Amino acid sequence: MSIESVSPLVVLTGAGISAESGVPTFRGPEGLWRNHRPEDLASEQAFQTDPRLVWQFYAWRRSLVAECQPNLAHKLLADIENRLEQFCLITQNVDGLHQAAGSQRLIELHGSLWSFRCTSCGHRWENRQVPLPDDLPRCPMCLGLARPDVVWFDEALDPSRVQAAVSAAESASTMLVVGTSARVLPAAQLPLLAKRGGARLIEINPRSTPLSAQCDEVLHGPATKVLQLWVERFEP
Ligand code: BV8
Ligand code: ZN
Repeated sequence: MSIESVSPLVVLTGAGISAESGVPTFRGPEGLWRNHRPEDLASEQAFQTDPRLVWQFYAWRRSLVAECQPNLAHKLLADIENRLEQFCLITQNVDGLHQAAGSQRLIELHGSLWSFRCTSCGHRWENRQVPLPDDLPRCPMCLGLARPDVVWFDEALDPSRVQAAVSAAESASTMLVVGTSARVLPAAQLPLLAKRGGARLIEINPRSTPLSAQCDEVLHGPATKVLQLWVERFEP
């Protein structure tokens, strides 16, 4: 079978695809930091209350992710992208491992650990410094307080990214949903939009999720192993 048979292919990934690279998932047992749950720190409220603590949390995640490499699953998605005209990778992850694996047609729905944004003038810039110095990062344009350029809970997602993700999902013939607990909205609605548009839904996850019942195929197992088997269905 030709891989063109699944085109346009859209892939939605979550923290699970980076698990085998050593990046803790959000809701797995290893997801805690100094006994804080990420949900308690990934918020505007937490940042207002204690920007230093929130920056320590993000600095810790950056240092951890900087030691991690893209795994086979990230690389297979980058390969598939090169074989298809119509392909889009939508990720909820902020770790940057898809880009590191070579993915280009990528939508980072929730932003990136490697991008900062000024809370005063809105200026955005990339920062790859690891470790981050202790003092609070400042804007190079206005010296305003910088924040991680990620989407916190109860914050709106970037409308242009949402629009791009929605149109990709609606025109998909196949959507792979890899390594997400399918709990966070609005990302978790994308597979349902794809299905409504006639797409075949395939879930890759060691465990069932609230999305599993809606999927045409549920492939239980780690992303590296299952994606490799899925790609082998197609002629090279
Ligand atoms: C918004 C960036 C509105 C930050 C993140 C009540 C009910 C329903 C919804 C809500 C509610 N109350 C509030 C909401 C909305 C809320 C939401 O969905 N909350 C959930 C938790 C209930 N959503 C929001 O707040 C969003 N904004 O709605 O704004 C609005 C509109 C206009 C104006 C103002 C406001 C913003 C959501 C974005 C939050 N930011 N991250 C940061 O990272 O620091 S979300 C965070 O969760 C990460 O991005 C993560 O990617 C994402 C989703 O989690 P998963 O990726 O699925 O990871 P998880 O750990 O959950 O699961 C891992 C999976 O991998 C598991 O299934 C596991 O089995 C699997 N796995 C493990 N190992 C492997 C594997 N799979 C494959 N291979 C393996 N080896
Ligand atoms: Zn500024």
